[in-house]
Amino acid sequence: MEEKSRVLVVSGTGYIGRRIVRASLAQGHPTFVLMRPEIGLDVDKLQMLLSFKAQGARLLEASLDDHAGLVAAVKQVDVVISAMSGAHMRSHNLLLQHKIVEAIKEPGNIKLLLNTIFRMQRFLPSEFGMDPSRMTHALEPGRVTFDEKMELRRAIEESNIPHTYISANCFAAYFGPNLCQMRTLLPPKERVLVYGDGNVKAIFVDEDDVAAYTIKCIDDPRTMNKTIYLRPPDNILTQNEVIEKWEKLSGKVLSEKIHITAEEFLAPMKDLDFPNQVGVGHFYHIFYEGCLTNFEIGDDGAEATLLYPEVQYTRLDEYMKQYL
Ligand code: GFR
Repeated sequence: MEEKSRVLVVSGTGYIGRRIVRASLAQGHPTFVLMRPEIGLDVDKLQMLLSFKAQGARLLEASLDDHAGLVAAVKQVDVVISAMSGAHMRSHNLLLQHKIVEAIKEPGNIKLLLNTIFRMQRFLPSEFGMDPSRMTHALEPGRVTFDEKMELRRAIEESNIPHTYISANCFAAYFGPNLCQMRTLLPPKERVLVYGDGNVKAIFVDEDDVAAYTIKCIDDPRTMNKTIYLRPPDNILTQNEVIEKWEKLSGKVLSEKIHITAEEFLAPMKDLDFPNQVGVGHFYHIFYEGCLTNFEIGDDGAEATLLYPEVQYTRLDEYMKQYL
């Protein structure tokens, strides 16, 4: 049997990164996780890394600022997956990924000089949300997320680095159980804000499924240099449908459904802190503009559930049961 590709995960202790490490191990890939000295005294991250090692992953020590260390790590694998968090978590964190691009480019030179067999065959940068190439019109300050992702795409493509971009739409935990409300992750008990008429289609994906589809893509020629959109059919839902699902599950009808216009939703933005200004912009594009579902996938893309029908993805109502 052909050896499974060797995978290096950067930010493997993060919200989606930890799931990608687990999916890589579960799908039988020799899995490497970057252990960065920057974790310092974050004992939870360290213990998560040690648990990955106990499950068979190998920890590779290097800071993103240590070019030689990063080159040495990249040379050991076939695929590099970055799962770094976006602007709303820390400003300009995504730009650290340019150091990964520099490291991936470097061994190419070594190969010319020493004819080294260089393994790196694909880079998956940290995308996992809206397709940034379709967000050139995005509102400030949330547009920073998309501008930084596009800057990295340009660096990748200018360096002819083989790649796959994963557009995973809405992580279920941030948008589903809270019935698409901001500033909470829990279901409302009485009152729910409905965006416009509540009939704009969004797409909700269980984070473990995001990871499973991501790992399915890495060796597939059909995903080479393409954007892969995750559009699980049963999870393409309007906010009204999400609310209905919750009311059916909980057996309770929410007493107050308050419809707010786009203008009313955007008005308070200037008074909010940065992460919530970013969030308001993203929520606006998703639930008023319908940016996740208002386009057809082109020839430079493919849809994950059609590529991998064997993946039994989690339906949103199943996902919401844990919140009852
Ligand atoms: C759906 O695609 C994206 C979603 C994307 O490309 C980039 C960012 C997002 C999310 C973020 C999740 O990390 O949009 C908003 C943000 C999460 C967030 C949720 C921010 C502020 C909030 O008040 C919030 O309430 C649940």
